[in-house]
Amino acid sequence: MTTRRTFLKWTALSAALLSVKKSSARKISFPAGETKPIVISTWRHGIEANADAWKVLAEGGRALDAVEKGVMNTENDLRNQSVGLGGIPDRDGHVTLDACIMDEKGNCGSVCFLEHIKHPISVARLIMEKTPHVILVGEGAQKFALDNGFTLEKFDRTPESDKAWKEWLKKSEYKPVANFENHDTIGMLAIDKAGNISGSCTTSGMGYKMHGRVGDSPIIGAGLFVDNEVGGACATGTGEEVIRICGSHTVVEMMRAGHSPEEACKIAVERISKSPKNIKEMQIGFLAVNKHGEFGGYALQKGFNYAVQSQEIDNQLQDAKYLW
Ligand code: SD4
Repeated sequence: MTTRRTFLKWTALSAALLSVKKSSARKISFPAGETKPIVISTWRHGIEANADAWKVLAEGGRALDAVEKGVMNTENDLRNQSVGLGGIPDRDGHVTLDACIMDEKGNCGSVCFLEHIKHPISVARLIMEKTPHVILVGEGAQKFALDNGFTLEKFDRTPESDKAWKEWLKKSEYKPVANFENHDTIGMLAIDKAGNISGSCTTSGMGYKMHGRVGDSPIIGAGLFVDNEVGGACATGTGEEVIRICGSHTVVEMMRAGHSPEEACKIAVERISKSPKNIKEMQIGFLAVNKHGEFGGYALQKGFNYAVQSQEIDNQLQDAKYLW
């Protein structure tokens, strides 16, 4: 027979067990002390971007400034057909840009479907810092940029993107291609000397998308997510699949639960692999860094790489592991 005393004993015991379980699942503690700065970013173009970001970090600057400066390098390069105004247009011939940025305090800004402005990442930062909003899109975003000193770039497409588009028009077949020219959206994550984490992401989106389409890259939690207590993550590849699982947020939550950055990225990729869509020919990759400065990436298929610059690693490209 259960006496009142044994009942109380068991209740107290199970409550204690429950609280142990709860706290061990939630707890993530990182040692205090001097942090070593690091910057990581997606694809081959990450090398040049990291170099610019590192100038900021090496001088003791903020991770937020580093991730903005870094990806501006990629946006500046008109030969790049997946980031900035040199990007492949949508099916109607418009180059529309998406970007977002997030700092160590959880501030974030995003711009979607922006045309004729060279640095969407800086527009995203300005939205974060100067408006009560997180996201501005299209005409409104462009007006905001122009009102704040950005200039209108008058050309519609670079000669290379124009040529590619006209070639595409012959068949007009939309098909997201894995590892498009082996360079793609740039996502960047950095930790500064103070141990603060920030991230940025900027893209011209999937080539030949429908006019008006927005992918994962400017969506906080999908293309990018930062939690200063845990780490940061960013994504590249077919955005629809990343949005479906709130990709970068998922990666950060997996790190919070105790997984390494690579394991966390792998878990997100495995979830995507169960997509209801036909994703056999698509590429999706995640990149992550935790509060310790440990980093890792994982992709659906072969070909995803990322650039790493820290005090120990001299800006080199690393191949991500992959599922298929
Ligand atoms: C998008 N994620 O617009 C971006 C494009 C990209 O590899 O990263 N492609 O869906």
